[in-house]
Amino acid sequence: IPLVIVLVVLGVQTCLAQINRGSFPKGFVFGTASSAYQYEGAAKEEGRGSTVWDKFSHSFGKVADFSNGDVAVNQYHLYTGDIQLMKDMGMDAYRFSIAWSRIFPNGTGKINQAGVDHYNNLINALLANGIEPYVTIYHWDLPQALEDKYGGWLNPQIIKDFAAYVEVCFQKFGDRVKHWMTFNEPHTFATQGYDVGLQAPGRCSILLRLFCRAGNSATEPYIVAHNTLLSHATVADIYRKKYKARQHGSVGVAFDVIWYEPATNSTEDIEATQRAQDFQLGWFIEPLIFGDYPSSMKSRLGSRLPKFSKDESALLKGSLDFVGINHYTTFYAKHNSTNIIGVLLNDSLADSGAITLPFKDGKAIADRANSIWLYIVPHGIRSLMNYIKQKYGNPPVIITENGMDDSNSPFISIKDALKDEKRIKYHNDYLSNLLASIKEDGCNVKGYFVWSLLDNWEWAAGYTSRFGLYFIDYSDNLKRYAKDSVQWFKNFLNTT
Ligand code: PSG
Repeated sequence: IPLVIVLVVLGVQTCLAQINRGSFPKGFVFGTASSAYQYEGAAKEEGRGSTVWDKFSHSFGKVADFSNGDVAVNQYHLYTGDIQLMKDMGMDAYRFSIAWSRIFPNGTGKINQAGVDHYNNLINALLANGIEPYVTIYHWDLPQALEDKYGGWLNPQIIKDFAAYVEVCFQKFGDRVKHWMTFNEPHTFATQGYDVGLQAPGRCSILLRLFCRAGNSATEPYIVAHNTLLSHATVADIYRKKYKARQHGSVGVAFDVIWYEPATNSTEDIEATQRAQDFQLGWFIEPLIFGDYPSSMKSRLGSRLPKFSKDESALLKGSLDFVGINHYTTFYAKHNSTNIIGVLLNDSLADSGAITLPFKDGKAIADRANSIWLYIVPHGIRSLMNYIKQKYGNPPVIITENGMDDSNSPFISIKDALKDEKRIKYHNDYLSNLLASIKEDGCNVKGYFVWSLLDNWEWAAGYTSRFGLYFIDYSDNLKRYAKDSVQWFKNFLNTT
């Protein structure tokens, strides 16, 4: 075959494979995502109150590199420059969270005007640069005062304090903020914070309470989830009754969802895969869509699962305007026939009767990023979009997070750390699958946010993990450097 023909065929193929903004529906939103405690720093400035994450990160041994978010990447002071970075790339939107303890340092009471001013400035600067704010109201940083006063999310009292805080957000920022996410990953904070104790407030009862001072891993995650769901429904109702007519915004939740594939095609494993999804996404989304928990949860948990009254159920049902999805990875699921771990730990993670793992028969599901849970399985996002479409009536979905991390190695030069072809491939492949779910399968996906704009403070992993499109030099004033993925996104976003 003549070489020219081979080259032409190859050229056409790469042309066909090339995706860009123009491949997506008109109005599809591209952005980057962040959260207050991971980005802001300025932990003791301008009246900010302490949070459960301040306390947790300052407790010995809770964070891999013994770091904390006191300074983080200092976006509290550097936001103007960071907005230019977003603008340079051609991003349409920025997802960030408001720190409750900057608005109410003690969770309730008197408003801290400096905190309100800060978010007004940030929002105005974004809009002045053509970037739309997407605001997370709660990204895990509960004011410590409420934890001390009544146990935070364990106590239904939190619902009215949360509602008071959220109403201030609607009142002060709702003229300009049109997309609200009440919660980031309620499933993660309920399980990590109250079952395994690896995140704030660090409660658990597993392993003879060796690692936690207090907690009950078999009940508290469900109580926390219950109060969180009622908090969402309460403020979504307030928004619809008092603000929506004037502000025309929408209110959703950002759910963390691992896609699960049955480890084998046995009925047992297929059923276990469904239960695993019920206990992850279903636990939170079904009350908000259907007004109650999945039946598999009710039957397996009995009295450990709190119940909704008729009125509560009516309030919950239909309270999501859009479904936010934080999606990174895919695992296998299989039936847990022995439940040895469940008996040993007596915690919520064993309740689904499914074992979820990123490998089977000793073989990994795919190549991995730096985080031990982050396996790169691009087609998982397409399956997940189709699952949501089929099970929940094709609601509007926004991918509120997707991304991968590299390790923070002292042995890699900055120059080499900026060469992130693996990240480029990750986004290219996940976006291609997302596009197929929209174009070929008819899934109702409206936007896509990269986690994350910058390298940042990654919770219990501290600064050991780098999720950014921009590299941060932690030893030189937190200077920002574009990784190669920035140029890739620039090309992607400016081609139509
Ligand atoms: C939690 C669970 C998974 C992925 C991400 C998160 N999972 O099991 O696939 S946490 C989530 C969070 C943000 C983090 C980011 C990266 O919202 O604050 O920095 O993802 O871990």
